[in-house]
Amino acid sequence: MAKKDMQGKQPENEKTKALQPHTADATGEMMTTDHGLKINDDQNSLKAGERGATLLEDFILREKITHFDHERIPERVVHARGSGAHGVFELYKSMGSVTKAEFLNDTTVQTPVFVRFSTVAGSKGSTDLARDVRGFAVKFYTTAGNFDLVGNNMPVFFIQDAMKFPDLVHAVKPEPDHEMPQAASAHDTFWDFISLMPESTHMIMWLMSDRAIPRSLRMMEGFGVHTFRFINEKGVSNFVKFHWKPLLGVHSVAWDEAQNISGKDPDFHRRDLWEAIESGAFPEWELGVQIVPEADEFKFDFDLLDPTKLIPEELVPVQRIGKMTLNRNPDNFFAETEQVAFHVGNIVPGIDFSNDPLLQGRLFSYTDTQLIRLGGPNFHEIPINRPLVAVRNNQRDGFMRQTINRGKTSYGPNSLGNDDPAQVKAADGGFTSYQERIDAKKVRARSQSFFDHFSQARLFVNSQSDPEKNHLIDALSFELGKVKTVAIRQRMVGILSLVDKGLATKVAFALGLEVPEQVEQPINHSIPADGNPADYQPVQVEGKLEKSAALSMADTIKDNIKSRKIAILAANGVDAASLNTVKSAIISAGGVVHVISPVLGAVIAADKSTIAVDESFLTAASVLYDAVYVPGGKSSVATLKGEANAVHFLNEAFKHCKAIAADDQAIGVLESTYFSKDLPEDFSDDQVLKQGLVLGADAAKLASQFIMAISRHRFWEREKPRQVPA
Ligand code: HDE
Repeated sequence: MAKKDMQGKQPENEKTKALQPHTADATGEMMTTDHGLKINDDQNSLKAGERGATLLEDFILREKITHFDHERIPERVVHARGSGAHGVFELYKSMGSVTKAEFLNDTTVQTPVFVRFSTVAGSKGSTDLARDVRGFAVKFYTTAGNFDLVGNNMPVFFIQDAMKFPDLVHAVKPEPDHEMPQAASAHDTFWDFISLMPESTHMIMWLMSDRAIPRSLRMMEGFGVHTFRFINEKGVSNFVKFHWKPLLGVHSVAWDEAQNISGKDPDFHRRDLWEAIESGAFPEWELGVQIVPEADEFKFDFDLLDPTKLIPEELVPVQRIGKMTLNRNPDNFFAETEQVAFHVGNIVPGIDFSNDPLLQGRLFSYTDTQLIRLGGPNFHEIPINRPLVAVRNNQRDGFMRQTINRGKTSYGPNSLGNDDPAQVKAADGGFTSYQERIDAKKVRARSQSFFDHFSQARLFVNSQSDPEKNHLIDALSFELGKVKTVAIRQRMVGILSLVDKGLATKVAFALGLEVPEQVEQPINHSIPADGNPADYQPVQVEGKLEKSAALSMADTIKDNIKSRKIAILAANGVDAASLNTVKSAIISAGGVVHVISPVLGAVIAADKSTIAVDESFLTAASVLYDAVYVPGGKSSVATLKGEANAVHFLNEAFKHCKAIAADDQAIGVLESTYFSKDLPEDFSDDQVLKQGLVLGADAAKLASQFIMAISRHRFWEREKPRQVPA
C-alpha cells in the first residue's frame, strides 16, 4: 500500500505543483476585503446607531453578501453529482507501434491526471447509491496537451445517435410536472422512452445489473465506450477501445443495501474515495486497450461505430498498457471537482476519432455546455483545466480572461509580430486529423449494420452468474413495478422476451403480466416522418459467442480485504483478547475496523482494559460495512443479545450476504438472529468459503478464516430461498 510522503501530505505531481500558486491558505493571515483592505469588524454591519437601520454605505457588508449571492454556478445538466481526485498515470510498455501519443510512448514519464467520477441522472446533492451509470472521466495532463478520456463504468450506451441524447436525458430526469423522482430511472417517462427505443436494450441490461450499484468508485471498471483511433508515426490508423481495470476487482452492493445506504450515508462513495486516499490506500486501475487493425473493420457481426455494442474480450483481448494511481485528494471541491471541464474532443497527436455518430455529437456538446456552466470562453484558464504545456494562440478577451497577452498582434498571418505564434509541422508534434477517405451522400440516416439490438443484450444475460441473473430480474421487476402505466410495463416485457424468454417470464410474473405470444409491431418508434416502419425492424444476428466471461463480475479479483470496512460489535465486559486478535489481523491485512457499541466513548473489557468505541448503533449501520464480528465476553454478549440494534445489525448483514464471524462465546447473540437456524454444523475452510459464516474459540484461526471470507465479498447463495426479512 502506498504511503503519504514524509510531511504527511499526499504526493505531489507536476499538475498539483502547478496548482500551488493558485491556492490560498488563511493560517496566520489577516482578514481583508476583496480589494485588500484590512477588516476590523467582521461581526457587525454599519448602522445609524446601535439599534438603527443598516447604511447603504457599508461596502464591506455589500461585498460579502454580493459574493455570497453569486456563489453558485449551474450544475451539470447530466453528471451533476461527482467526486474527484488527483493522480498519476504510468506506462508499462511503449505503444509506439500503434500510436505516436507521447504519453503512451515513454515508460519513464509519469503523466499527472485528474479524475471525476459521477452519477448521471441525479442533482448535485443526490445520493451516491442511485441505480445509475457512473461517469469515469480522466484528464491526462500530457506533454502534448490535455487528453480527456471521458468514459463511463459501462462499455455501451443507450442510444446510437447524438440526436436522441436530449430525449434520453429528458426521459430519465425527474418528470417535468412535479420534479420527481430524484436520481432514479424507476418512473414512467424513462421506461416509456426505453420501451419505444429497442437500441437501448443492451445498455438496459447493464443498467439493471449490479454494475449500476458499485460497492465503491474504486471497485468499478471504466470504458471509453466509443471506438477511437490510434495513429502512429507513419500515419497508420488502428481502431481502439479504452478500458480501465480496477486492481481491487469489480464489486457491487445489494439493491436493498443501496437503498438503505442512500438514507444512512448519501455520501457513501464520495466518503469512501476520500478516506481511502487520505489513509494511503490509493486506488489503482490498469489502462487496457483493444486494438483492431483498419483492415478488420468489417470482420465483426456488429458495427464498430455502433456505441450500443462492445467488442467481446474473447474476440479482441484487452492489453494492459499502464496504471493509474489516485493519490491526492483535491484541496477545494468547488475549484477542482466542480470547475473541472472535460471534453471528449481534447485529444493529442496519436489519438483520433471514429465516425461513431454518438461520439461525433459529443464533440460539439462539451465546449458548448462549459460556456454556460463556467460563464464564458476562458474556462480553459481555470487552474484545474490548464494544460501543463504553454497555451499560445490568437484567441483573446471574453469574460474573466486571466492571461495578459502582450504585443499588438492577435491575428495571423501577421508581419508585425513575426507571424507568431507559429504553426507547428506534423513532424514536430503539430496535430493533423487522420485523412479518412470519405465518398458518401449527405443523408440523415442510420446504417443497417446498427439494427441488431438484441444479440449483445442476450450475450450479456447469458454471461451472468445465477445470482447476477436474479438481481437483473429483481431490478427490472422493481423498476417496471414503479411504472404506473401498465401499457409501458407490457411493452417492456415484450422487448425483454426478444432478449431472453426466461428472463421476460420472471419479470412478467413479478408484474402480474403475461409474456405476449406476438410482440407489438413496430417495436422501434424512432423512425423519421417519411420512414417505413418495416425498414426499421431490428435484425436478429445470431452472435457467434455464447458467453463472455468479462461481462460477469462473478470471477473478479477476490483475494484481498484491502480497505474493506469491518464492524466489531462490543459492549462492557467484552473479551479483549478475542476483540484485539481479530482486529489486528484485519488491520494487518489492510482492512479498516470500527468498534461499535450501544454508546460512544469506550467499553471496559472483562480484563479491565479500555477499548475505544468508533461508532454507536445510532451513528453506524450494517450497510456501511463489509463484514461484522462479535467477540466473546459474558456481559458484552448478554448486552448485545438484548440490544435490538445489534441483532438488527447482524440480520441485515446476513440479508446482504456479508461475512459474519463470532467467538464461540458469542453464540448467544447469533441465536437471537433469524438466521440462527442457518448456522452450519462445521466451520471448515470449505464451509466458510461457501457460507461466509465463521464461529470458533481460537481467535487467530477464526481471524484468518474471517479474512478469507471477507475477501470473497458476498455470499449470494444465501439469497436462494429468497424469503429473507429486512
Ligand atoms: Fe456526456 N456530457 N454526453 N457522455 N459525459 C456531459 O458535459 C453528452 C456520453 C460523460 O465529470 C456534459 O461538462 C452528449 C457518453 C461524462 O465533468 C454534456 C452525449 C459518455 C460526463 C454531455 C453524451 C459520456 C459527461 C454535461 C451524446 C460515456 C461528466 C456536463 C451524444 C462515454 C464529465 C459536461 C465530468 C458530461 C453531453 C454521451 C460521459 C452536456 C451530447 C456516451 C463522464 O456536455
